[in-house]
Amino acid sequence: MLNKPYTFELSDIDATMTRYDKHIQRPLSAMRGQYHDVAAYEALLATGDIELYQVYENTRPAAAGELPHGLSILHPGRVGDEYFMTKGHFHRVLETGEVYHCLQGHGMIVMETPEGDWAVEELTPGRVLYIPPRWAHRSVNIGDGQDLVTFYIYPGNAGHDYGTIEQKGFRKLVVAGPDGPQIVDNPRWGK
Ligand code: S6P
Ligand code: ZN
Repeated sequence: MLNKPYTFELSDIDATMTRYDKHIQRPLSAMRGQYHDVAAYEALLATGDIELYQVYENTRPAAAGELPHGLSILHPGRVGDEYFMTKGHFHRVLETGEVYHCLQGHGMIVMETPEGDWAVEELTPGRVLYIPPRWAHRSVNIGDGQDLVTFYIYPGNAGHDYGTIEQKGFRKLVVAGPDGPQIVDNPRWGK
């Protein structure tokens, strides 16, 4: 791993990063149990295990002073009335935050703490979101036919806790309502 300063290009036009050493692709099958409309999820999966999002990352050692960073590209679409979204996670070391910078598209970032606070912030190109320590985070693509592209930076010692969200979900969902995206209670939260 390079331990000298480096630069790279980030394109907000075609959502590419010219330097990365990790590439993750998450398919619909990785989201089993997360969408509230189970029938819609199974019906869509039956038509094929489509890709929901990709992440390109410059990994760094798992040390507090390091800053892994990368590009998250979440495709548009819905499962029933629920927009395509990332799995979402707490950081394993809860006292670590993260910064998101939206480059493209239209999104909502759904967040919550173990103490029961929740928040939803909207992202459009140019907007930056600061996620403080303790806040789990999930990206939701509410854009019409456009990828949601965000650049992120987080502490190297953060780690990822996916299990808590896989089991409980987030308290709030973002669904398509008659007048656009709506934030609603997750009927399956904690169940
Ligand atoms: C990492 C950061 C993002 C997400 C990415 C995919 O801390 O929050 O890079 O990893 O948006 O989401 P997820 O929940 O599947 O990791
Ligand atoms: Zn994170």
